Amino acid sequence: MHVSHGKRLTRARRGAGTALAVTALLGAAIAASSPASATDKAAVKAAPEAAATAAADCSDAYKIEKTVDGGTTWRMCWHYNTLSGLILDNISYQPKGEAKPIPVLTSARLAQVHVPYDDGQAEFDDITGTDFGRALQKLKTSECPGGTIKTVKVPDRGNVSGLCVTTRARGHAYRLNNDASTGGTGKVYTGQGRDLLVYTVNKASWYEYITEWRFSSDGTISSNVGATGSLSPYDFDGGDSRGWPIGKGDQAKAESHSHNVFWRMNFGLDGSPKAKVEQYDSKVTPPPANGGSPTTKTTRTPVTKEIAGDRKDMRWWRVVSTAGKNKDGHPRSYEIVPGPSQKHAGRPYTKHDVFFTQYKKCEQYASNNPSCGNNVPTSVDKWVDGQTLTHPITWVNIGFHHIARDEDQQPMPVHWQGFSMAPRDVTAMSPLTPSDLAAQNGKPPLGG
Ligand SMILES: [Cu+2]
Repeated sequence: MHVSHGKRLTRARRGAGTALAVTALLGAAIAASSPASATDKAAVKAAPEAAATAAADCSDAYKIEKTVDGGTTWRMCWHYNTLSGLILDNISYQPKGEAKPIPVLTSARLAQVHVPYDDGQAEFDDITGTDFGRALQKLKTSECPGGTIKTVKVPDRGNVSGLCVTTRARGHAYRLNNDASTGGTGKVYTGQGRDLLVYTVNKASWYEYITEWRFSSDGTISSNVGATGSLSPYDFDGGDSRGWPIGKGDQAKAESHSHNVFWRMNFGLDGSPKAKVEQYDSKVTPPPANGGSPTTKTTRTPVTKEIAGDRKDMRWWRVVSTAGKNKDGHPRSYEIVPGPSQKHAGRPYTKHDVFFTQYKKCEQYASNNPSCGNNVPTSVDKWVDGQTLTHPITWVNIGFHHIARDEDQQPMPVHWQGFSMAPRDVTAMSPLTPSDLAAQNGKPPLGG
């Protein structure tokens, strides 16, 4: 199996850092080869979806279960992949009062971190092209406050205490002062949220990426990647107006670059891979000339075939269950909520914010995908080729254009980029509704 890497210019940058450690582990056979061919070998070893399937029935060591505020229980399995690192499988949640867990995702994981430098002299795929997966970092106890650090069997490397499972306060989950004006008792209903957090730290050359998954009591799932570590010392040639001086005076111009992070989600709402995708657009019309208020019209567009989607004001997408409805008779769905993004227009796969593709086992990485074999395109944009969506795979791309600053040294403060998946009609009311408000489903009662 040969992987086409295209024309990738590689500076010396990747020769440093973790490459040495991995070289030692893999032995002399790979030692002499370039980072690119080491990646080829890693790709051969990785059997992404097969592993995901195998993990479906996970033993205790690979199980994560946590009841958070309001009595919501999150359950999932995890496994570890040589390239993309942490993969979460069979994610479900069970709000208090639900008879059984509600399946949400069959698998969720990083699908690429694409790093093009502004001068065009270097372009990296940090997931498939560096030691990302193998270079899982051992976490200190203090890095997982209040939690448990799980042991990860890293292929070709051995056991690493590198998966933190903990909880973290997120502030108010809700608040309602049900006072006389709303016909209430004067009681204040309020709750503080505490999320389940699952994270790893992977080193990619000079950078360290924190991959964080967050599960909230209200059913929201978020993933963020935090870039930290160190600026690459081999990329201080930004004297071509494509860098920023971070040394004294006009010295040490760190070359600007982007981090385009991709995620791949395989939804399994209500336990079924079959789902529909919908796009919503709202259009605001200015007030009529003769007075009145502006109006807004929202349009639902069924996405029946594969698409590459672009963000727009008042546009959003959701993945809709075909297998189950909530107690109000509404089909369950999850909305994709991208975080701030600086889209990089340089490659067909970075040009779009989301992709929905028909499931195909070998399509695992948004770019430089190693597993589909010869003559098959290696990036997600090419897989959008008109197939009907019956089992959609959701891809999210969040970009960050990194123009370095003095404060990026040293170590670089963590910069986050990510997105959320918000439940929409998964439960008939908020999973956190206090029991004495449970009857308020629909139009709230008028105050007396
Ligand atoms: Cu950066």
